[in-house]
Amino acid sequence: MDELIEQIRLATQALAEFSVHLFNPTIRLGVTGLSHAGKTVFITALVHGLVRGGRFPVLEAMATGRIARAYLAPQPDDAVSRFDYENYIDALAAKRLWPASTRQISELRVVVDYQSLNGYQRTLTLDIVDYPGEWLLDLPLLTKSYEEWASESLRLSRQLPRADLAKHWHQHLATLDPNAPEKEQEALTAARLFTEYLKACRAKNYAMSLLPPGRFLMPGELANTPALTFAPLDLSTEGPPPPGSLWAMMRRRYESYRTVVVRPFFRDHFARLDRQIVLVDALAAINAGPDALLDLQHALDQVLDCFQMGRRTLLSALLRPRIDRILLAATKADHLHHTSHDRLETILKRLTQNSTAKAELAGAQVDVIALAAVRATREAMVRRGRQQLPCVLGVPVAGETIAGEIFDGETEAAIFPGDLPEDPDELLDTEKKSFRGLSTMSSQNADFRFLRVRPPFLELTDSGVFALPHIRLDRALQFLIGDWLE
Ligand SMILES: Nc1nc2c(ncn2[C@@H]2O[C@H](COP(=O)(O)OP(=O)(O)OP(=O)(O)O)[C@@H](O)[C@H]2O)c(=O)[nH]1
Ligand SMILES: [Mg+2]
Repeated sequence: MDELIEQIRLATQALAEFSVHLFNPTIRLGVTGLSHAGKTVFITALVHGLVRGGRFPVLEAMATGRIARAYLAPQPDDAVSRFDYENYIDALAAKRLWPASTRQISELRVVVDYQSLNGYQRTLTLDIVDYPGEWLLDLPLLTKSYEEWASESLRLSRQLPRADLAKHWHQHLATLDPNAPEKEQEALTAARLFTEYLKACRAKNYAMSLLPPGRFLMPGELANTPALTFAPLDLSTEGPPPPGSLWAMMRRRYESYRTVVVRPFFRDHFARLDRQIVLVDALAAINAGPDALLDLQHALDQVLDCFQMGRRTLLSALLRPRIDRILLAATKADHLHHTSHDRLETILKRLTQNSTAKAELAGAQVDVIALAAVRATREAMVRRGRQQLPCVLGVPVAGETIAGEIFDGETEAAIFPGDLPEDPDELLDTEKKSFRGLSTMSSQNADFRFLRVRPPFLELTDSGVFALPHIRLDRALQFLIGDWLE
C-alpha cells in the first residue's frame, strides 16, 4: 500500500513538473563554434540585450513590450563555472577590449518573465553554455577509431599548406616503428611535435580549422597527462597492434582521451541541448585563402554531421533527438559594408549545404544568417580615383597592418575589405584557387583584408545603460527563442 502511495506521489510530482515545464519551460541553448568564431562575444551581447533591454525590433516579444523583465539567476550545474558576464561586458564597454580566448566551460542562466500572446504571465528559463571552440573538434572523434583518426590526420598533413608546417613532426614520425616496444620518450616527442604542427596550422595566415584533438590546442586541466600524450602513427599493417608496442600505447591513450574527455563533454553538454546556434567565422578563412576556406567547410561538415539528430550514427545513444531548430550564423558581419551581408550569408549557405540538407531531412528547421553580435564599425563610401568604394570605419586593434601601415590601436581607419563575389562557388573552386589569401601572399597582394577592430565607443540609452550596437542579433534571437515567448 505504502509503495502504491509512493508511486502515485512520484507520478503526480512528475506530472506537476511536466506541466510547469510546459508553461514555464527551461531551454538549453547551445552556442557552438570553432575557436574565435565569436561565441563569448555573442553570449555577452545576447545576455546584455535581454537583461538590459537592447534595441531588438525583430524580437517580437520585446518589440511589443510583452517582456516584463529578464534577469540572471543561479545556474543549474554546481560543478560548472559561471559565465563571467559582468567582466566581459565591463571590458567591452569601459575598456573597449574583447574577451580573451575561452579556456574552460562556463554557464549562465537567464530568466525571462513575459506575457504570453493570450495574456498569461509566463517564465522562460534560458541556460547558455560557453566553452573553448577547439573542443568542438573532438565531436567527430566519437565515431573514429585510433587507426582511422591517425590515417586521416596523416593524409591531411601531407597536403599543402599543411605539409610545410608538418616537416618537423614528419621527420620524427619517420623514425618511429609502430610495432616496436613502447617508449614514453617517443610518445612525448611525437605529441609535442604534433601539437606544434597543429598550432602552426591555426596561425592567422593559415587559419586551418580541422585540427583535432581539441585539447592539444586548449588542454584545460589535462596538460601533460598521458591522455594527451599520443599522436598519429604511420601504420602500414592492419591491426590489432602487438601487445606492448608503441602502436598499442598510442591507441590506448587515444581511447582514454575519448573516455575521459570527449564522451563526458558530449554527455553533459551537447546531449542536453534544445536549440543550437552554430557560429562561423568565414571571414578569417577568406583572409587566409582558398585552402583555409575548404578546410573550414570540411570541419563544419564533420561537426554538423554529428548533430544530424544522431539517428543513424553512433551518437544516437548520446544525443537526444530533440534539437528542432539550428541557426547557422556567419559572425563579424560588421567587417563588411551592408551591401555585402547577403553575400556572406550565401557563402555560409554554400559552405554548409550538405549538412543543412541532412539536418532538414531529420526534421530540424534550419536558417542561415550573417550577423554581428557587437557592431564595431560604421560605414562610409570612400573615393579612390574615380571609384566610390563601400568601406567600413573602425579602430584596428594594435599590431594589425594594412599596406605596410601598422596600427596603434587608437587610430580609426577606413577599410575596404574587398568585394565578396555574388557566386560563392568562385571562392570554393578547388581547381582554380581563384583568390589570393595570406597563406600565399603578402597582405598588400591578398584579395581580401578583414582587420580585427576594437569594440565600439558605446552610447548610453535614455535609461542610462550601454546599448550594444549589433547587426541582426535580434533576428537570430527571434528564430532561436521567439516561439517560446508566444
Ligand atoms: N567586429 C567584430 N568582431 C567580433 C565580433 N564577435 C567576435 N569578434 C572578434 O572575434 C574574436 C573572438 O571572439 P570570441 O567571442 O572570443 O570567440 P570565441 O568563439 O568565444 O573563441 P574561443 O573562446 O577561442 O573559442 C574577438 O576577440 C573579436 O576580435 C563582432 O560581433 N564584431
Ligand atoms: Mg570564447
